[in-house]
Order: sequence, then structure tokens, then C-alpha cells
Amino acid sequence: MRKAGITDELSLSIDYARVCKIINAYLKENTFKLIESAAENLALVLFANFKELTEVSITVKKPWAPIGLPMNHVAVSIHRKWHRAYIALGSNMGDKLAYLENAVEAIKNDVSCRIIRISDIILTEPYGPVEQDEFMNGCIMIDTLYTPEELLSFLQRLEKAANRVREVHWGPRTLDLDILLYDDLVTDNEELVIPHPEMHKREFVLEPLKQIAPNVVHPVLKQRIRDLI
Ligand code: PH2
Ligand code: MG
Ligand code: MG
Repeated sequence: MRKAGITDELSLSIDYARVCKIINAYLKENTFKLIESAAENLALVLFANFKELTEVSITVKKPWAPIGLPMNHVAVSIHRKWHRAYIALGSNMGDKLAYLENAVEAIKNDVSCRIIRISDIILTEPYGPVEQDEFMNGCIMIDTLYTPEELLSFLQRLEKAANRVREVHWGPRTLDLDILLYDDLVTDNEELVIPHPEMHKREFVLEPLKQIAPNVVHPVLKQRIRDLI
């Protein structure tokens, strides 16, 4: 709201009357058992209606909750925001380009993701010990409301939908979607290592990533993508 505050321009702010009308209409049209789900769904609705909204805090209060003790209300408060993530795309089986394009389309159509930039798709020699067909690789920059774990399972669903079978480790695949970076997050979770532990060694990742994010800093190596290359 800083720009609005400095300029006194309503158009640079978020109109609270519109916020109230959207919340009012949404809660009249929808029913929830839990105030938690009311809060989560309201966050999605507000992000969908206000493209310039980057983060939101929502408190849902329930007056006279049936507790049997004197209580004005119970409440839940959540804070939700868009997270910047980078995803590597790869395919070396079947109609490679179609697999990559379908994945990008599916990510674009998900309410919890926004595609900000897409790199060129490049042809690359297979890297690693397995003899296999050449790859098509690319990278996308997205904003997402998903947690890293939710983003991973969303991407794994897309891989499954592309008939991905996990046979040979590092082997041929119809579709590979790897989380490279998620904000400045550094995880040690065995299931999901962020930053991607191999990204800095792979030209087929760094080359397309440099195209869309040359100045982004790798949070472990503390180097820009352009310098990692
Ligand atoms: N992925 C691998 C193994 N080797 N080589 C290229 N060129 N591109 C890939 O995406 C790739 C690879 C395992 O993830
Ligand atoms: Mg991979
Ligand atoms: Mg993978």
C-alpha cells in the first residue's frame, strides 16, 4: 500500500469496499464446516480478484461458538502469500515438446500458480551415466500459493498424468518437473531438497534459468545464476 499512501491514489490501493462485497457474496454463496476452510477459500478468492495483492492476513471469527462456556468468539488467523519458485522442465520420450507445453498449460490453469516467465526450450545431450535419447529442457518462473510439499505433489501429479513411470533412476522420461528454487528456502528434507542439489552442475538447467533469472542468487552457494554458469 506504500505507493497509494505516498500518492493518495485510490487506484494504487485495494478498494476495501470491493473487498467487503467480495467476501460478503462469497460467504453467502458457500458453506463451510470449519472456519479454517472459510479462511483458506477466502484467501484464494481474494488473490483471484486482486491481481496486485501479494499477501493477505485473514481472521475468521465465529461468535457464540457452541462451547458451553462464556466466550465472545473463537477465531482462526492465517497469513498467505505468493512465493516465487523456479521449475526445471525436461522430456526425452515421445512428443517431448507436447509434454512440456501441456505441463506449462496445466500449471497456468491452476488457481494456486501463476507463470511469470518461460525460457526457450533447448535440445540437450543426456547428462549422466544412462545412454538415452536427447532431452528437451527449459525453465519457468512461477508465483505459487502452494507450500514446497504441496508444489511437489502437484508437479508429481502432472508427471503421472503424462504417463511417467519411474523405472531407471536418471533414465528416460516423458516429463520431469523439478523444483529448483523456492523463495530463499534451504531445506534438508530427504523427500524434497531445495535448492535442487544438482542444479549448479547442470548446463541444461543453468542455461534456460539464466535466460529468465540471470541475477537470482543461489541461497546456498551465494552466487548469481549468470556466474554459476
Ligand atoms: N535429466 C536427468 C538426467 N540427465 N540430461 C539432460 N540433458 N536433461 C535432463 O533433464 C536430464 C539429463 C535426470 O533428471
Ligand atoms: Mg530431473
Ligand atoms: Mg525429477
